[in-house]
Amino acid sequence: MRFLLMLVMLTACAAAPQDLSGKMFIFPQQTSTTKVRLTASREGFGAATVCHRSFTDLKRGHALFSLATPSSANDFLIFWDETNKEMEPHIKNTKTEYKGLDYKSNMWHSICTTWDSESGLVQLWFDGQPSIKKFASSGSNFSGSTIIILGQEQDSHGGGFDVKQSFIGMMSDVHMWDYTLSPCEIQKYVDELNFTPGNVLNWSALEFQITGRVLIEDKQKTCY
Ligand SMILES: [Ca+2]
Repeated sequence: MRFLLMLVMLTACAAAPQDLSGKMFIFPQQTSTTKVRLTASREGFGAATVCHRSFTDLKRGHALFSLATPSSANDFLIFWDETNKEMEPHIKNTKTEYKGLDYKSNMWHSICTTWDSESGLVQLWFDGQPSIKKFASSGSNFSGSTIIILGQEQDSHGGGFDVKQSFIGMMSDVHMWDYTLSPCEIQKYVDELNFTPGNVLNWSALEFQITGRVLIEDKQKTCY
């Protein structure tokens, strides 16, 4: 009974949302298992914005954000393709390609991606610069249970990881909304001003589960 109670308490602790404001996840080594699974607070929507900041020195392809549903492993995936030097938002298994970005190593980049099922259009905001809109997929919402993972790229619902697509580096300020953010809201996110936090994923009230060696540290920028 006592053991059971402890188990229940441990589970409750793991599920409690945490305020990660001013903090970052550190992915310090290359494995095919290390990951952070994020819990979405709603499912089945037909539009999305995902914003995050990342810092890496990887010189190979890597996943920055991987959302899978039972019917599509790349339902919302942000992938850097090193061979073709392009950022690739995948929506419902359809890839769009953005070339000519200054995706430098060893510095923070903020990336926001918007999509809505009505128009089917994707737009990438790279360090605050809007891309052109490209067509990905229209007419259907995300459906079924979503599994959102940082650190690995899902080839199946919750699995199918490839060590050569894993993320090593730092990740912060991950938010997801079930609508497309206005340019003004995106600019506020990029400039780290007050913005409306994500209603699907909120970095300041984040439910997540870490597997393997992922550390949480302050994302300190200046000395006082
Ligand atoms: Ca893969």
